[in-house]
Amino acid sequence: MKNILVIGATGQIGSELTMKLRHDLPGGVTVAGYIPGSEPKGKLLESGPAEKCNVCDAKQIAEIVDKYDIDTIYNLAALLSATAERLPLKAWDIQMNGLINVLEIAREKHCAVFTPSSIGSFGPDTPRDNTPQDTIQRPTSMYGVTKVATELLSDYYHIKYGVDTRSVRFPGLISYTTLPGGGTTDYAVEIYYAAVKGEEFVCPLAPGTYLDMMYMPDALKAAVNIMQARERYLVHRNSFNITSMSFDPEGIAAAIRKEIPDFRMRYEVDPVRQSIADSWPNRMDDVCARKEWGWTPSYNLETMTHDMIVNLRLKLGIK
Ligand code: AKB
Repeated sequence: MKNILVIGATGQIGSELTMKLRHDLPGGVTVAGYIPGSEPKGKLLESGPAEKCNVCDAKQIAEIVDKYDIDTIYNLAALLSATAERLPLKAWDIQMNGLINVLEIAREKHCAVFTPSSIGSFGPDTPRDNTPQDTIQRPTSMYGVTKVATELLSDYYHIKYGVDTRSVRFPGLISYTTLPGGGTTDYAVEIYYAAVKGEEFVCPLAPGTYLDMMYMPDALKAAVNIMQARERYLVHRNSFNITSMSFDPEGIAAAIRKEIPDFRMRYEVDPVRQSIADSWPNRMDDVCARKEWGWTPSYNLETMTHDMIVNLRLKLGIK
């Protein structure tokens, strides 16, 4: 990995991954690819090149790859699960037609490609606890359908054309930097904002809804490490289960109350998000990622909660 293009560089993962790649891998360039209306700002804009890059515009991507001699593409453009249920055709267009553009360019120009998958690639027939690496994947959401197809298509380009495609199945990602939008797991970010502001949190998922979750520094570490892993140790490619914690709304609320004892939460279940969450695993087994490329998370619910609260107080100017 020397010259890298991040497509979707101003999104929840992209805004932090672009900065990490620039910091951790000096000597090359990391280009922040964005769509008009979500231009990079501040440090993201000042610390390296930025280019308009719509994943659905193959010519635009190819020009950036040529201009910067790109060897690795992080393809992060996607609509998250709840939004994809509202806009299924748009989700298909971005996730599938966008992916084909990226894979074709990678094939022609010899780039490695990372396109994230998700816990959303599983469905109601998948074993819920200790969900194995290789198991039934029959998702019932459009987001899940595109994620399974992403995994299959990425493997296909590797098998058929030798494109170096790799991926992880991200859990719900929690960060204080850039808000997610339109996901089923967004509540686990929004709850911290409410807690720090002293507001009651209205939870859209029911008690007992366990989901895999991860703090953003661990997710970034995974995205970088998998692309640097020695190829000969990889039995799997698209895509690896990774997790670092699993909790339900009561569990995260209890962790917050250890730091903010008067935190209040009530439930107003959103049927769309609840039915998506009910079709996802409680907790994945990530033994293959641990064995094949040394995956280990650094944060658990307690350490993440402390870090989130400290950093959100700073960000929001709350004592
Ligand atoms: C979502 O909730 O849609 C995403 C995901 C788990 O992939 N955060």
